[in-house]
Parts: sequence; structure tokens; C-alpha cells
Amino acid sequence: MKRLFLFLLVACHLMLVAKANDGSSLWLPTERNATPSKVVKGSKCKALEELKNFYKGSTPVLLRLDKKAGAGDAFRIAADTQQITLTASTTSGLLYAAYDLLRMQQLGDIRSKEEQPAFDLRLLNHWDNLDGSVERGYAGKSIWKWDDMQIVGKNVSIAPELQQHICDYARANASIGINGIVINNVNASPKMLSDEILRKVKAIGDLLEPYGIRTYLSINFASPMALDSLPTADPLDSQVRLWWQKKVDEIYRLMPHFGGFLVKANSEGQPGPGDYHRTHADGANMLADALQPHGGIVMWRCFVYGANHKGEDRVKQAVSEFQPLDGQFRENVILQTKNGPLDFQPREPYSPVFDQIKKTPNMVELQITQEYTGQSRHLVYLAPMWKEFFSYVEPARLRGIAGVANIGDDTNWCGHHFSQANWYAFGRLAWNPQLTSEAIAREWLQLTFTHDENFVRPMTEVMLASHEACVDYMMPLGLHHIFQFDHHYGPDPAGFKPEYPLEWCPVYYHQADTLGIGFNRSSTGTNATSQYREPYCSQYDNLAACPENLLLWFHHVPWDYQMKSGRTLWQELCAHYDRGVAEVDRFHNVWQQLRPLLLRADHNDPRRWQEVEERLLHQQENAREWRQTCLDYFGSFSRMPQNQ
Ligand code: GCV
Repeated sequence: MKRLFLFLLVACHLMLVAKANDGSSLWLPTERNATPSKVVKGSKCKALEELKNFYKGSTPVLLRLDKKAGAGDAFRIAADTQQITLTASTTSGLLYAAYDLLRMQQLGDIRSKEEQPAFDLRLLNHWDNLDGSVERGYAGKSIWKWDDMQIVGKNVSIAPELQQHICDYARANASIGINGIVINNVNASPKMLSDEILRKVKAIGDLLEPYGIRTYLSINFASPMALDSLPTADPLDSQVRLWWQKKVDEIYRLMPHFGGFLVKANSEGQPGPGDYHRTHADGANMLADALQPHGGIVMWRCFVYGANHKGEDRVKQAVSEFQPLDGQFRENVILQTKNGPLDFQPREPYSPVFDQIKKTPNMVELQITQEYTGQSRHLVYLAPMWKEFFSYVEPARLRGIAGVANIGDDTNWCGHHFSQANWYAFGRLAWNPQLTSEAIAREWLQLTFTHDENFVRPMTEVMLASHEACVDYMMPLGLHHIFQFDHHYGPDPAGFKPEYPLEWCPVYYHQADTLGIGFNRSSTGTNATSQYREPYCSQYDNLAACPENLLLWFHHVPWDYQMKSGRTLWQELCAHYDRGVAEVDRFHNVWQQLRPLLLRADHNDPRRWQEVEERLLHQQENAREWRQTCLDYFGSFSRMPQNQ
């Protein structure tokens, strides 16, 4: 009897632990119906399958394909007590409707609605390499296990666990509206276009396609030379053009739904048309011509510096390079530009490329992986930063949106449980940039952790405050790029390496001296302000009118300059660093108080709470390191005390 009791106790415990959450299920519904729901009807498609598996209601659901319903991915949900009807003109529209219904079910609020995505292109960019590493990846190795895919005759055999993992990944993306992925790093290996890898890419693409996800590739501009020993990669050379045409034809024979190429050219050592004194337009157009008959596109990155405009202020170089080419690109070329003019800093002004490129379609590149925002060790919710960008650049002016993925083979996909929120928020904003950061945070917390308001309310507040806190303890008032070299984690305001280009060195960016601090980009300095449209051009140019959160981005400001608060610049700087540190302390306190609540939600499994706790402890330490290093260093110029 005693043994039976013990056995039952252990069995119950195991069941509870098995139900507990290790983060692998993300925000998705996990409990499948024991038998497929009988009340869901419609023609066979992925949406039907998902609803049969996960729709729990008793109100019948009907999926209707109707050519007259909104274009593309748009859908309608009509819900009353008798019936829920999902209508779309495409199976992908139905799929988004199905995930919307499941989300409403999870949130306990099923309503009628009409939805249409803001952007046609909603893409993840993976910076994954063929050797399994991920550039700027903080969540383990790449999820693409190239070695677990074997070429068998004409087919590729993928290990069943890998297949399942890729489908889980596709499902997570589709559930938030992402409809395309660039599989590999923009620092691309030419081998991506080899026969073997292309066949494996096709095998991945076949798993993604039922989820409405199109596959794209980053390409290396010198591939014709590296793969087939052509003597040149000159985009105006007829052999090179023929090579690309044949390669593209080969890709489309394998993958009729292939999306196109993403290209980093003549940037940070990558080859490009500039190697042959050709322009970016020459390079992009050559690829566009090869892709055009198949309906493919070229996403050509504007992240270019240090080539043709050496010595010019780095944040001006993209406009200098691309603005004169505006109007010269083929119709299937889109210029892809990072949200800010430098490089994914915790805060940047928007990139003036979005003002100056008027005839060529633009898309924005956001960074979901937290290269410069604490990597997967800091809790930093990025939706407020992305919303800030959209307050300057109208979504309607953009053809698409790309997010550099933060996904790896870690159990919880993203390294930090709260980094999942950034993947989620990216997808939700790519679908609808009008959603508020708060609504997305609340929704994500409820889907991922618990519906308990005593958890959701305080953690929503923490998430919303976390980006500004990060700016404060890292680089307040418009400071930028004072990270440690190469890995970009932690502070190094004194950073200078004579062997590195100056524009990789922190001292170039803060320009601190005994008079003051900040980069003079006004008309008396590099005149970067002139690249902005009005009213921002005048606003940024004028020290008194410049928003204080961008002050040191645009101006070199005296240490005793009087800020709006009445404090001197130095005092204000100290106050921001203090505030950043105090905020992280507060986040940690909130998390500690939520322990019992989360443990209850996680069936007494402390794993998620503990994993976040460890990271918050580290974040506190790192925030302090930022404050101390920066204030000690800048104080050596201001010669003012830190506790004034
Ligand atoms: C993929 C920054 C990053 C690089 C990245 C580059 C880019 O410089 O540090 O890792 O390379 O941006 O976006 O191309």
C-alpha cells in the first residue's frame, strides 16, 4: 500500500513536471485535442489542421475561401453564438485567421474582426552560418542542422526530430504573421549556392511552405568566382550575368516558390560591384534581371560604409552612396536599411535613407537579436524602440520589414525567456505597426506565462520600462557605440585600436574632451543633420531644439550646459546612469515578488523563474559596470564629482 502510494506520488509529480513550461512551446497553444475537433469544417489546408488540433470551443467553425475577400493575406472572422466563419481569398489568409482565432481563444475573447497586414513582406533574417554558428546569436547554435540532412539519390532525408523542430519554428512564425525567411547570414558563404546546399534549402523550404513561409537566400556577390572559377564577378560581364541567370533558373526549378536574394555588398569586407568600379545599382539590377522572370526580388542592403566615402561621418555614408542612385534600380529591387543610420544602437535617430530614397521601394531592417541591447542576458523589450522608429517613418512608405532573428537551438529558442517577446513583438508589429507596445506585451505575457493579472500587470510595466532603462545605463542622451570591441557586450568608452578603422572605435563616437562630450553633426560639424527632412533637419541642427535623448548624437555639448531639468549636462548624465541602475534593481524586486505566483502557474517547477532570476542578477551587475566605467572615464574629462 505504502509502495503504491509512493508510486502514485512520483507519477503525479512527473506528470506535473512534464506539464511545466521550459519555454519551448513559446506563446503557442500546446494541448492538442485528443481527437480532431469535429466542429471545424472547410477544405483541406494547414488552417483546418491547426484548428482541428487546437480549437477547443463547441461553436462550429467554418473556413471559407472566397476570391472576393480582401487581397493576399487579409482575412475576416465573423463570430456569433451559432457559428464562427473565417474567410480569406488565399490559404495563407485562412491560416492567419486560424491563428488569430486560436490566440483569441487563449486570451478568452473571441470577436468578429477584419485584418489586413501592413506589409506584404514580413521577413526574418537569419544570420546563420553553414558551420552551425550564428553571427550575433545568443541562443545556442543554428537551428538548421545541415549535417542532419542527408542527400539520398535525388532526395534529402531529414531526421524526424529536425523535421518536427523546423515545423514548430514555422508554426511559431506563421502564428504571428511572418511570411518569409532569409535562411543564412548576410556575410554569406558562396557555398550556399552549391548544389548540395540548395537541395537542403529546398527540403527546409518544403517544410515551411505549408505555413505560408517563403524561403530567401543571402548571396555572396563573388559566388561565380568561388563556385565556378569565373575570372570576375563584374555585374556587366556577360559570362557573369549568364552564370547568375542559370543559377537562378536552377533554384526556381528546385523551388518554384523561392522568394529572392538578400545582398550585403561592399560592406565590411564583403565583395560587391564596387570591386569592378560598378555601382550598387549595376549589381542589384544584374540579380534583379535574373530573378524577374520568376517573380523573385532583390533586397539590397544600404548598410555600407568605409568604401567610397572613407573619412566621411559614418552615419552619412548610406545616403551619400545610395541617394544618387535613386531611380536607377529595377522594379524588383528593394533597398533594405537598418532603422538607424549607425548600427542597431539602443537609441538612434531614424535613418535619413528613408527621407532621401524616394523612387526606390524601401524596407526596414530591425534587429531582434540583442547585439547591442544586452544580448540574451538582459531583459529588454524592444517594441517601444521599434514604435519610436514608426513615429518618424510612416509604415505606408515601406514595402516590407525584416527582423534579424534571435533564434537558436536553445530549449527556449531565444536564450532569455523574455527575448521571446521580441520575436513575438516583431511579428505582431510587422502585421500591424499600430498595435501598442503595451497591448503586445500583455498579450504575450498571458499567452506565455499566465493570465493572472497580478503577474501580467507588473510584468507589462517592467517590459515597457526596460528599453529606456537599458538606454539609461548604457548610453543615455544620445551617446552611442561605446561598447567593447567585437563582441559588443559591456562598456569600453576608452576604446581605441590604431589597427582598426576609426569608425569602429568608441572614442570616435563620444568625442569627450575637457570642454564637453558628443559628436557635432550639426551644420557647424559634419552636417549630418542636413540629410533629414524638415522639421527634423532644423530641430536636430539646433542645440536648444534638439531632443535631449539625441543631444550627444548631434552635438558636442559643454559639461556645464544647462539641461531642461535645470541640471548641468554632467549632472544629467550621472542622473541617467543612476536611473538606469535603479530601474534594473526595481525589475529584479518585482520578479522576486512574483516567484510564488509563477511557480503556481508552472506547476511548482522553478525553472523559468530561476532562469530569468539568474539573468536579472547579472543584468544588475552589468548595469552597475556600465555606470561605473562610463562615469569614471567621462569624469576624467569633466573633472566634476559624480554625486553632485
Ligand atoms: C552580419 C554589424 C554587426 C555585424 C553584422 C553587420 C551587418 O556590424 O556587428 O555582425 O554582420 O552589422 O549588419 O552586416
